[in-house]
Amino acid sequence: MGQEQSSPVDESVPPQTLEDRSVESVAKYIRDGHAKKIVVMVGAGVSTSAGIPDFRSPDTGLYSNLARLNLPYPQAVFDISFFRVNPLPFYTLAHELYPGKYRPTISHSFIRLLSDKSLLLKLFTQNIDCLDREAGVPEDKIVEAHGSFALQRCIECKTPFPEDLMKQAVSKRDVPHCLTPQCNGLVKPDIVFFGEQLPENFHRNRSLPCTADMCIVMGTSLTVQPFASLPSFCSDEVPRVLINLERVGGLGTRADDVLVLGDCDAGVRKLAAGLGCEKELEAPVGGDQPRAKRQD
Ligand code: CNA
Repeated sequence: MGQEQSSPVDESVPPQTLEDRSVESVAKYIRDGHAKKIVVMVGAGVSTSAGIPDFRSPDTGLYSNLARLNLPYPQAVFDISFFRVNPLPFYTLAHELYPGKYRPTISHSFIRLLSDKSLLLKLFTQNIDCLDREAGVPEDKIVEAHGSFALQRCIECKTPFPEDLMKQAVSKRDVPHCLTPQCNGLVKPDIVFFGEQLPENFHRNRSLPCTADMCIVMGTSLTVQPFASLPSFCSDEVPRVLINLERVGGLGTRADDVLVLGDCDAGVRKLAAGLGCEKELEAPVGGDQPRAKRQD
């Protein structure tokens, strides 16, 4: 396993595995059957074109737009100690982010396509929006490293809370409480807050990238640990492709790292074109509903 350096690989150093460090070469490598166990690692950037802001982009990111919630600091909205005292800001945000309001993006469809073609080893996502599930990525292929809105429970006695009541509460911006007699604890979706353990599913799968034959990282600043370390678990000779607005996390330091800097939907469209599956990529998700459009 290679030591990450901070400066990009010297362009005059030839790649070991790929023909060159281009999207076309990555597509050819897949077409030739060399990549059959692809790990995909994503963050908020794959959902921004759906209308869900990321955290850290200046001006448009969630953290720079949380002032209206009167938080002591932006991250407090996902802080378990703060939630115990004041859960309202989180439920205000949950009202905006709750699954069902947004449609999957082209980037989500690309991941589903990899799965349909039996090329997806695992999707590691930091997102809580469930758009990968909605795009049709099978549940057993997804590791929601920071949890999601899919389930919810009492933060005290851990009793699961019914989904229909959760939906009602979120739509009315109410704070739901545990139904267990004598408990009445606060209910929270199974999203990992600061100060909470990552899900067991993450720990069970975190060494899987060691066995991958390709890694695609998209739409993440790779700043949150331990998720941020996942790409470094891939073997040195394994191509790692970064499709992101900016260079992040030491990607670009190995001989077979490929940087596709720009919008991730545009990046996966290029890759799909190289794979000859552009039409499949653009196929509607879940019937004829428009893609990536907010359903108010
Ligand atoms: P982040 O730290 O906000 O970084 C996002 C990254 O994506 C940045 O590097 C951006 O430059 C890049 N980016 C933004 N838009 C695009 C685009 N269209 N194309 C390509 N790149 C783009 O978000 P991370 O996911 O890295 O941080 C981890 C946090 C964010 C997790 O704990 C998540 O729960 C949390 N989050 C999730 C969602 C969601 O579920 N959709 C939304 C906001 C935050």
